[in-house]
Amino acid sequence: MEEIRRAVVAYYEHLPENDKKLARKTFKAMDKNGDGKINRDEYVEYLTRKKATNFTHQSIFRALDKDGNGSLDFEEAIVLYYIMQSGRAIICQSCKTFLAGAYFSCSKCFFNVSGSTYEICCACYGGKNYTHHGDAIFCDNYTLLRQSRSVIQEVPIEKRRKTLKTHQKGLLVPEITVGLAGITLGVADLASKFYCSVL
Ligand SMILES: [Ca+2]
Ligand SMILES: [Ca+2]
Ligand SMILES: [Zn+2]
Ligand SMILES: [Zn+2]
Repeated sequence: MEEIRRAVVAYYEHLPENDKKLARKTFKAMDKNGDGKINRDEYVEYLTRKKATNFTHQSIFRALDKDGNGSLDFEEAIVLYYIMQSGRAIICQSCKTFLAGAYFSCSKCFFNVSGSTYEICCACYGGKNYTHHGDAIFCDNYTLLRQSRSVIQEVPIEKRRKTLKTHQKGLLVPEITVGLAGITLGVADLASKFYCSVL
C-alpha cells in the first residue's frame, strides 16, 4: 500500500486545480455528518450511491485506513479517489484481500478481451491456494505491463493512436495494467505469443 500512497502523492501534485477541487468536493460529499472524516458507514453509503460497490470491500477500506483508527481523513481518502480513477481496485480472487502491491494475473485471461481477468496475491499464488483453469499462465503485474507495451507495438502505427486513445484514461496514471486490459486487436490468441519471463 505504501507504494500506491507514494504514487498518489505524486499524482495529486500534478492534478489540475479543478480536479483537486473535485477531490475535495467528493470528500465533503462522502462526509455526511461533516466531522472531517469518513467512517465505514459513510464510505459504504457513498460508494453504493455511486454504484461502485466493488470498492466497498472491507479489505479496501482497511487498506485505505493507514493509521487504523476506523475512519479516513482526506489524505487517506484521496488514495480511494486515485484507485477509482485508475481502475486499480483489484481483489485477490482467492483470499479476497485488496492487491496493493505486486500480484499475479492469468495472462490467458488478461489478453482474452471478451472475458474477465483473474488476479491473485503472491501468497495465494506461492501457496498454490487457488482454483483456475488448468492451462493458466500466471505473470506478475509488472511483466504484464511490459507485455502490454509489446502488444501496442504490434499494432500498425496508423491504428496505434486509436488503440492508445481508447486507453487514455488508463494511461493517465502510472499503473496502467488494468487500463490496458481491454485492448482489442482482433488477434485470435494473443496470450500464446507471450511468455512470462519470471516463469
Ligand atoms: Ca464523517
Ligand atoms: Ca484513518
Ligand atoms: Zn490471496
Ligand atoms: Zn485464466
